[in-house]
Amino acid sequence: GNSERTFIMVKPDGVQRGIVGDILRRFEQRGYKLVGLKLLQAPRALLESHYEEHKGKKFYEPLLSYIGSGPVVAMVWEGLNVISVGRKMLGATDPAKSEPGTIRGDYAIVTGRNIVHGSDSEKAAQREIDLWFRAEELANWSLTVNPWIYE
Ligand code: YYY
Ligand code: MG
Repeated sequence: GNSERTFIMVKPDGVQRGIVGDILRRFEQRGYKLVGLKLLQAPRALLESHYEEHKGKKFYEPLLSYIGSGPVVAMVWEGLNVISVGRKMLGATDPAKSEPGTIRGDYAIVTGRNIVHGSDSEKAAQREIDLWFRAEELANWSLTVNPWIYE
């Protein structure tokens, strides 16, 4: 709850399909504050750590190979309840169950090409932000329209 930060990542399929701008726009337009943003091709060790909870599962190797296959856009967004609201904006893990209007519900068909990642808890968000960004890569700034977004 409250003002918090989440880690959102456009996966290589989202980059290839030209959806980076739309995903940025959705979070910007909602009123969240962008505090970190970069494009990188993730090394295997980073992905092993990022997806450590899934190690040993059937989809683990295909997942690491997919996410490592091209550049991703890593971002950190800040705002009230951004972790849970961000997950809603992404839609369900399986795009077949994602509502239209969500990112996955608008752009994806199968779980193994579901366009975006978003942290699922405060603990995961902190861990993922620390994993993908150095402290100096996160900007300290205030969104001057905040009084028009929050009461
Ligand atoms: O957090 P979220 O990305 O929505 O789902 P997770 O259950 O953490 O799985 C991470 C990632 O793994 C998912 O976005 C796609 C892939 N995956 C898969 O390919 N097949 C599955 N049965 C489950 C997950
Ligand atoms: Mg997850």
